[in-house]
Amino acid sequence: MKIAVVSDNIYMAHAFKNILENQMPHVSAHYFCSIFSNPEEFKIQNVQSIDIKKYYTNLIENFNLIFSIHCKQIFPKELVERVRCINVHPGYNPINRGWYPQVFSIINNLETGATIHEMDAELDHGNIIARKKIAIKSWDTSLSLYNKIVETELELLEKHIISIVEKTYTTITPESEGNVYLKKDFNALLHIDLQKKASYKQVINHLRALTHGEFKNAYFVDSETNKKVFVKVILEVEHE
Ligand code: 0FX
Repeated sequence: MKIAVVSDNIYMAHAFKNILENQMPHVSAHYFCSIFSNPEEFKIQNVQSIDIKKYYTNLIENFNLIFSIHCKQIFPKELVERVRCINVHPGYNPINRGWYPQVFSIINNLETGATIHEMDAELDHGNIIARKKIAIKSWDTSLSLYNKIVETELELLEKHIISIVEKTYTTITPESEGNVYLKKDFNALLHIDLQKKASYKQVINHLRALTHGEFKNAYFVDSETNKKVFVKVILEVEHE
C-alpha cells in the first residue's frame, strides 16, 4: 500500500500522522502540502510541496491511496477516478459542503459536524464513510464550533483509519446534493451594511459566525475616515 497524505493544515496533518502511526505502525505514508502552504512550516520529515493541478499524474503513478486532510487545492477528476482518494471534511455532508462550514451553519441555521468520504469530481460530494453531527449552542462562535468539529474529525479518523486503509468499510450515498458554500460566499459576508435592518438574533448570529480568534472578518466602513472597523463578539454563557 502506497499512501500519500496531502494537507494544508499543520494541526490536522500532525494529528493524522499520530493516528496512523499509532494504529498502523507497519504502514508508512508520504506527506505533501499544496501550493497554498510552505512545507517548512509543517515540521514533518520529507514533507513536499506539490502543485496538484499540474503534477497530479505523479500522484497517480506513485500512490494507490491518497488522503486529503484539509488540502486547499481541488483534486482533478482524473486523479479521483484513477486513485482511491479520501477526504476528511470539517462539515456534515451533504448539508455543509464547501468552505468554512460552521460559518454558514450558524448564519443559515443548518446542522453541522464532520465527515470522511470517498472523493469524486465534485466538491465534498462522494460516498460517505463516516460522519457525525455536533450540536450548535447559541453561545458558539465560529472558533468554538470549529474546535469541536476538528476534534470530531479526529475521533472519526481514530475509529475508521484501519478500515479505510484496508478498504473494509461500507459507504452511504449522500441523501441529496445538499448545500455548497465557496470562499466568495464567505467574503460576501464580511462587509456589514450599517443601514440594513435585521433582528437581534440575525445580527448576533452573523457576528458570532464571523468571530474566529484573531481573524479580522466582519467590518463596517467608518463614514468620516472611510476606514474599515473590524467587529467581533464575546459570548459567555452563565455557569449553573
Ligand atoms: O483547513 P481549514 O479548516 O478548512 C478549509 C475549508 O473550510 C474546508 O472546507 C476545506 N476542505 C479545507 C481545505 O480548507 O481552513 P483554515 O485553516 O484556512 O481556516 C480554519 C477556520 O478559520 C475557518 O473555518 C474559518 C476561520 N477563518 C480562516 C481564515 C483564513 C476565518 O474566520 N477567517 C479567515 O480569514
